[in-house]
Amino acid sequence: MAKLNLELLLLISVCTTCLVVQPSSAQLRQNYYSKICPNVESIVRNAVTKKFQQTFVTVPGTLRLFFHDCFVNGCDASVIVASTANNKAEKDNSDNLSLAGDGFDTVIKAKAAVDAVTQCRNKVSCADILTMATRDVISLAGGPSYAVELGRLDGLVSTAASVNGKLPQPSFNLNQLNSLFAANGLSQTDMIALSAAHTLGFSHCNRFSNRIYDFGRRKGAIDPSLNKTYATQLQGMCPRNVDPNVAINMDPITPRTFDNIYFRNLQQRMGLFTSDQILADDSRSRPTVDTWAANSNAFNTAFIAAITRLGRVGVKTNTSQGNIRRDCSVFN
Ligand code: HEM
Ligand SMILES: *[C@@H]1O[C@H](CO)[C@@H](O)[C@H](O)[C@H]1NC(C)=O
Ligand SMILES: *[C@@H]1O[C@H](CO)[C@@H](O)[C@H](O)[C@H]1NC(C)=O
Ligand SMILES: CC(=O)N[C@H]1CO[C@H](CO)[C@@H](O)[C@@H]1O
Repeated sequence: MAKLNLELLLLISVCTTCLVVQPSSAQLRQNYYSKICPNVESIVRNAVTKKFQQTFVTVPGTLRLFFHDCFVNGCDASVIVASTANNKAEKDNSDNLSLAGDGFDTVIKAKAAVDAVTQCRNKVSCADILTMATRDVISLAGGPSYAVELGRLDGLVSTAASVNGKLPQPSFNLNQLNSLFAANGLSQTDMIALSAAHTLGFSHCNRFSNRIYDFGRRKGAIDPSLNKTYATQLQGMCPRNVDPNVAINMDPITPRTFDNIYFRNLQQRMGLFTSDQILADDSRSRPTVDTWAANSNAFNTAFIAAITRLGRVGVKTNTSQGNIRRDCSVFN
């Protein structure tokens, strides 16, 4: 009997270890810095708030930076590393299109604020600072707040070539979106929730001009999945041969608020990219769009779950794979 109990105990403890070790995210946890740098979350929030008061671009810039960081080589701040004479870094891949400088600057400023506290100096990773800053910009824009998991190390590699094929394209259909997100351990539901990040920020005209001019190479044709009124508005803001620097709001209704209007726009055929509109047009994803268009609490809950899972993608917690960068844009 005693032996059986011992075996049972062993079995349980072995299985608990399995559960803890299996996912690469296992070592991430809330309040990771509670002893190392107890006030880190408020230090970051204050720095992000200050930056937000200077420019709203802080919000979309930081949110998109986090997404790109996680999808290319894991959430390890590799996207922040600057290129050198010997290495063309991730951020200089052409797919970085308009990763707004303000997103990078937000992390650099928050890092400086953290490092200004002696106890915290070089103890908090750039990857975790980006994760906290992302949470903070979402709530500053009126979105939900949530507890973040921390404990990521900063990556040791960043190459422009590593970006190829890792990021979704605005022309993607549902299968392409699902397979890319699945490759990162994210479900279709997560993908739809995260796409709602396009409730904020800007797009350059060239990312969707194929939908409003000569669609399918037919002269004068407009993508039939696009709302006609909206298409006309888009043509007004993005004339043919427009200055490539012109960018427009992705959510034409509430461009500065993190909300579920994104899904209502899709119902009105006002998704800016094919990859947005397809979520309402494909019968496999439409029910989720309809649910969240009607219920912002349900959307917020799903978004928090999805962005938490996004934050676990490819994280490094073993010091053989990462470290804590002194300068987020330069390897130690
Ligand atoms: C689902 C597939 C996705 C596609 C195809 C996509 C594509 C794009 C494109 C083409 C732009 C415009 C870039 C420009 O012209 O400046 C953009 C902007 C943006 N994306 Fe996505 N994206 C996707 C998912 C996401 C996700 C998951 C997030 C974050 C969780 C995100 C956050 C943003 C933000 C915040 C902006 C605005 C950036 C700014 O204003 O600086 N996107 N996206
Ligand atoms: C197009 O958008 C307008 C609002 O701008 C809306 O009233 C109309 O129902 C939309 N059309 C379709 C087909 O969704
Ligand atoms: C860290 O990585 C090294 C080298 O791959 C490995 O030998 C070691 O067991 C790992 N440590 C932990 C705690 O996983
Ligand atoms: C913000 C940023 O790093 N932008 C770079 C994107 O990539 C192009 C080259 O493809 C660079 O010129 C930009 O500086």
